[in-house]
Amino acid sequence: MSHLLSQVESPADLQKFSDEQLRQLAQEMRDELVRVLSIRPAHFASNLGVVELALALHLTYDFSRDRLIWDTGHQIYPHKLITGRYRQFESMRTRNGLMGYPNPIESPYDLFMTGHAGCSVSCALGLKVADDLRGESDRHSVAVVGDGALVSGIVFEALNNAGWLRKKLLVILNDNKMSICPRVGALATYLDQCRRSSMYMRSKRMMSELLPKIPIVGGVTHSFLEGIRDNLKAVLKDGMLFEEIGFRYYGPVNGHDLPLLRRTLAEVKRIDGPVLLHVFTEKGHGVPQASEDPVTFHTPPVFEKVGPDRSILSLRKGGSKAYTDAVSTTIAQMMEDDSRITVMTAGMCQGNKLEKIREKFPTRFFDVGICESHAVAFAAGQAKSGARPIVNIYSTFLQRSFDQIFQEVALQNLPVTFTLDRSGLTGPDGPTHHGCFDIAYMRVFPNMVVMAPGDESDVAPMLKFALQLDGPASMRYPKANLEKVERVSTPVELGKAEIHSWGRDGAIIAFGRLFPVCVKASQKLLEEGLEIGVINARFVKPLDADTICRAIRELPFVVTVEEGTLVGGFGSAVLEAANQAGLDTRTIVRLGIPDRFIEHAERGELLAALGLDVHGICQAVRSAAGRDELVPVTRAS
Ligand SMILES: Cc1ncc(C[n+]2csc(CCOP(=O)(O)OP(=O)(O)O)c2C)c(N)n1
Repeated sequence: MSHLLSQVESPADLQKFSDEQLRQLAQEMRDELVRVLSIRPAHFASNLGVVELALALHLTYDFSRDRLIWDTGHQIYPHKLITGRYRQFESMRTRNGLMGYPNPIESPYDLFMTGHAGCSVSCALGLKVADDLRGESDRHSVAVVGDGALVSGIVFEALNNAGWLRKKLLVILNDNKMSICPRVGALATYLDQCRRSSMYMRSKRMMSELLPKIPIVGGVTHSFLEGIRDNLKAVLKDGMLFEEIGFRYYGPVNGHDLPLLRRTLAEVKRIDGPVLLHVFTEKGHGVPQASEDPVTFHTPPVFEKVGPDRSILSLRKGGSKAYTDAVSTTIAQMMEDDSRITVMTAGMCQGNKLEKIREKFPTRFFDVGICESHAVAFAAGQAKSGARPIVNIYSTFLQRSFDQIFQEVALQNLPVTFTLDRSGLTGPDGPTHHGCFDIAYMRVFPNMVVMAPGDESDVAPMLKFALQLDGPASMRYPKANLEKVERVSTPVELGKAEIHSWGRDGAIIAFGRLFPVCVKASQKLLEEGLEIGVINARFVKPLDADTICRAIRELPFVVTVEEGTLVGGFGSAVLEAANQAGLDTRTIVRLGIPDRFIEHAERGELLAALGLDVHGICQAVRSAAGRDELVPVTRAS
């Protein structure tokens, strides 16, 4: 039996395969997913679930001309395997290798670089409208959206618009009953109801076949039959939500039955106007452990061994405690003591390690689904009524709620605490997931207190401090193992930095988790005869202008270090404070993330490349001290 996947250079090659060969190809694609993802942790179960869907789509449409958007983009791997990237597949998520999300630089079959949920229907509709305007209305536009992503507000905004515009648009609802965790919300119940009876399927088919054939006598017969069809639907509630807003609803169809999928897609391809095709798939399909435990296998760690039937024999468990653990443990402790504390997550209960809180405090824990903007406004409402809500969202996803942070929280000066997980560089996920911008976007708002723990010792006191404030506060922390600087830690006080050490030759001022790295750099520099102090800034807003300006005034130079964009970040705040104090800002060197999108790679590789490791920080200090001609990559002033 020859290997078929290696013969697929482009989707056109799929056409030559028989049904039997396509079945074999689907097996080979799953084998390749298992082989590569066993050594490279990545989105696993979601990709196993859409193998047949990807094949059916590429067999029915010509996406070298037609438009295809996979919502979120984390389930793009089967699509990558059949759009000319099979040979590079092993490089997945490694530096200079394939990205784990759609990437237009890799392939014309990927239209948008995405990793945030909810944008597919809007983008597909936009493509369709512009294609039509250019006189290319023969181009089809398809969005594939999961039942987890479906609940994002933006999807509903797009469905509302599409139903009104009546453009020819296909939205495929990939319903596997799961987000990362089991799906939540009223819509989940609704989708369950859409698991229609075969009786209704037969009735509907009969009705639509019958209706056009029956002559309309004064409109009576037609409207009578339409009435029956509508009543039947109303009773069974099947797809009505979508039909009511202008979509033709089809399905549900079995998303692993390739011939059926192909027949259905061929049918809906002919229909004018917006269509919603409801497809049932199984997350983790084809790998028993993954389909039984899709939460663990959403993004499993490296797995050691795979049996011939694709059974996974052991998963490598991580040992070290991460910042995420420290934050969730502290939140749980505080919830024991203060019944006003509530917790919001936007579909990331597992990523934020909130499962124990979900179990222990079911009435004060809210997984709102992938609805970050709602989570923030929802928290604002709670704060107004006396609760002390904590919004626990990844830095990058909280960008979806910028305006709610502004209006519903900051403008009202409400005591909402934001805990921003995955701040800074997140590693192999790449530019869609790096949390580079939160220092800049949080510090622009009046009333907001913006903090970052310098190390493990800061986490609990800082969080407790935030919960005592009368207004909003944010605390960022990284996707990293906990580190501790041995010291007698000073209490967390509003707008107060911690002077770890003072040195006559200069100072490094660290904001956030690079503090321990800066301490190591100062120890190394001491061996070279440079006495460099280290300040743990803790706050960017309010900034400890007294301490920082003293360092700028008294020392030959200061180097600011942050794992965030240099545009408007911590270093910018230091420059502003120095300028306000009338100080010479030429002695301030800023290290951080430069003004470009950062590629995917291991976090350590990225930090080193950006000069944010011990070596890079030492280089920057030597350069500022006139000890070295080498200037690090990210030196910005
Ligand atoms: C705005 C945003 N919030 C959160 C996430 C994290 N996330 C990635 S995939 C996913 C679940 C998506 O569920 P669904 O759309 O049903 O796809 P499935 O994995 O079930 O195939 C979540 C919450 C994200 N990518 N974007």
